[in-house]
Amino acid sequence: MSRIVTVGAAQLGPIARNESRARVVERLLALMRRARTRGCDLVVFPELALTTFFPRWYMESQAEIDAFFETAMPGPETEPLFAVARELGIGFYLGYAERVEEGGRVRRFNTSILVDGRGEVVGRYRKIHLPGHAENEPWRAFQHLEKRYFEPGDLGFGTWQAFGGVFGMALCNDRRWPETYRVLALKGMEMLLLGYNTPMHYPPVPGHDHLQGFHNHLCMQAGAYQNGTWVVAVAKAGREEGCDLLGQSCIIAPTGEIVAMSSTLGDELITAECDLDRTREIKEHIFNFELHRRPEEYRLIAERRGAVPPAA
Ligand code: CDV
Repeated sequence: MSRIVTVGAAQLGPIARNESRARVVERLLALMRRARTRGCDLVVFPELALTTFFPRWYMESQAEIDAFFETAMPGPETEPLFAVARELGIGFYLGYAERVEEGGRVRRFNTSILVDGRGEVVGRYRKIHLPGHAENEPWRAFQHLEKRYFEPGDLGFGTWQAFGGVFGMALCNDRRWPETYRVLALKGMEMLLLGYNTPMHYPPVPGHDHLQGFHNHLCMQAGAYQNGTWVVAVAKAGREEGCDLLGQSCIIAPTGEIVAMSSTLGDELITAECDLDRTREIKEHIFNFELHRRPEEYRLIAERRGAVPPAA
């Protein structure tokens, strides 16, 4: 059985605040159909792919906030994605804002799902590393209120058997944290799927604005190599409601090499034939975990959150 998965990274250009779900879903369906003509088994969409990146605004009305959330997946507007997955036999990863009632209370997560070529949800991930802040900070050019609008994910970092391999999911800021890749790699991950919305301007440290593209690839190429995994990372890009979002969606091999990268800030599909057996070049040699890891020396990583320097 072939271990080659042909994957499409379906970058989206900006989504306007008043753009309807139906219109966005049409854009996603066009990318899915294009991906199928290029032989893709799986297509990866960005984080919060159904709406504009709403955490950039401080909103007090819960009804206004909830308008950006999905209460069912599939719901009436997203069902065509599942129908076309079944029709074409193509899977997809989709990021969206999830509103659920669990344990007698309403909960809201920044979520992604993995859907197989039969239109079945095979995996669900709720974003663990929520960046930004919880209160209105008017000094910023725009807000980043993920800590206000979402709870930290409660499902852990999961991996799933799908498409003939082992797949992991993460969302945006997770890609900057080495712990994300390592926990998933310890669960056998061979390909990480990740969507992102990354503003080009970082208000707390604007001196790093010119490094957004560099940092994006730096952390993901390192994560791929150090864990012997493919990484498929997909942006929502371009000028969205006056906020410039990074593009440079990419597919990274387990060697850390970028094998495909987008070249626009709009809706764009890039593809690669990814041989999952290439993960063995790393997993069985330089980063052979079983042979070389020393978990007894890493306990602090799980036990301590912030750094504690030695006493002076
Ligand atoms: N959506 C994100 O998680 N964005 C963050 C920004 C705020 C730094 C990111 O890590 O790209």
